[in-house]
Amino acid sequence: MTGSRSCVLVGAPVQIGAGQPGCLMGPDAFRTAGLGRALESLGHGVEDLGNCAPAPLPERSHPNKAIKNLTETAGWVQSLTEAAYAAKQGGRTPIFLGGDHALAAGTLPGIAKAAKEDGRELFVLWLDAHSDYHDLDSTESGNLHGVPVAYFTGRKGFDGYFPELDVPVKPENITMMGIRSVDPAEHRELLNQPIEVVDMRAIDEKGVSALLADFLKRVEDADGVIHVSLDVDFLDPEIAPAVGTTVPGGATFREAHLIMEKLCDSGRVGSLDLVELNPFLDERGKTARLMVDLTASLFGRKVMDRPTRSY
Ligand code: NNH
Ligand code: MN
Ligand code: MN
Ligand code: MN
Repeated sequence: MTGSRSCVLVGAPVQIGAGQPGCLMGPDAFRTAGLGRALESLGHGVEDLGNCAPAPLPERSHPNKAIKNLTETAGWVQSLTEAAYAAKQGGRTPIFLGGDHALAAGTLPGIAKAAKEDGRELFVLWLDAHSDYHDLDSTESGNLHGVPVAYFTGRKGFDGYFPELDVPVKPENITMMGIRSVDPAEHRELLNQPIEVVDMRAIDEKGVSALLADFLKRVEDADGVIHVSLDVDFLDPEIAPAVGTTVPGGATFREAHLIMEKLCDSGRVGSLDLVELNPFLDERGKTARLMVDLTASLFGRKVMDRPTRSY
């Protein structure tokens, strides 16, 4: 049993970053699927802060005409940066209920600021089919859930469009896992960056356990704290259909649970995004329930609550 936590649920019903509507309903689907009850049953305190809203900002536009909903997305980034920073105070564990992945452009800068004040090195485990590494010039879909990693690592080109970034996340502290859809412009930029990209081929060949152990070793050597950003499309669409951007060949039920179990054992997870759940596309709540079960594993649910002797 890991120690008991003070969990704070922060609803972030962002859907304008995704290509189709529905993520607006995500926070309530997580609540309905029993996220709070699951955490309480593990002995954690749970406070639900309700849902955030985007800050009202002056209208802005970008020369890239493909971009959709720039002003409102920037408003979400501003309000969620503040909400994440506030939720992290007092040693609490914020869990952000998305909402599409544009929300990570707000949560990570807030978490990074809090970690810096606490003197802790922040690491990010980005579990996703996609690298979300476009900048505002390179996105062709114009869906801004494709840009958060570029923004929160401080890449150029966001000035005057997104809020000024206070504390960037270090690219060398980011590991992406489950990656199987990278656009050409993202690929070019990722090759010049120390971000670790664990694609599905690496998972097939080496297994999630060894790959995650490498990441956790770096975190431990730095006495760091981990933010996990879990995109539904990290999972295989057979087990997690409720997402607008399914990509075949995703993580299995057991791979995903094993990652959560090992992260739990590390004792170093400080915050979590649950993103891209589109309940309109779900099958009788099965994706929402799987995301809740994965969160429960991350925060201490085990089959046998002791080491297995014959390991
Ligand atoms: N790279 C694509 C784009 O920019 C897809 C991004 N979609 C996601 N990311 N779901 O996780 O449009
Ligand atoms: Mn994503
Ligand atoms: Mn994705
Ligand atoms: Mn794209």
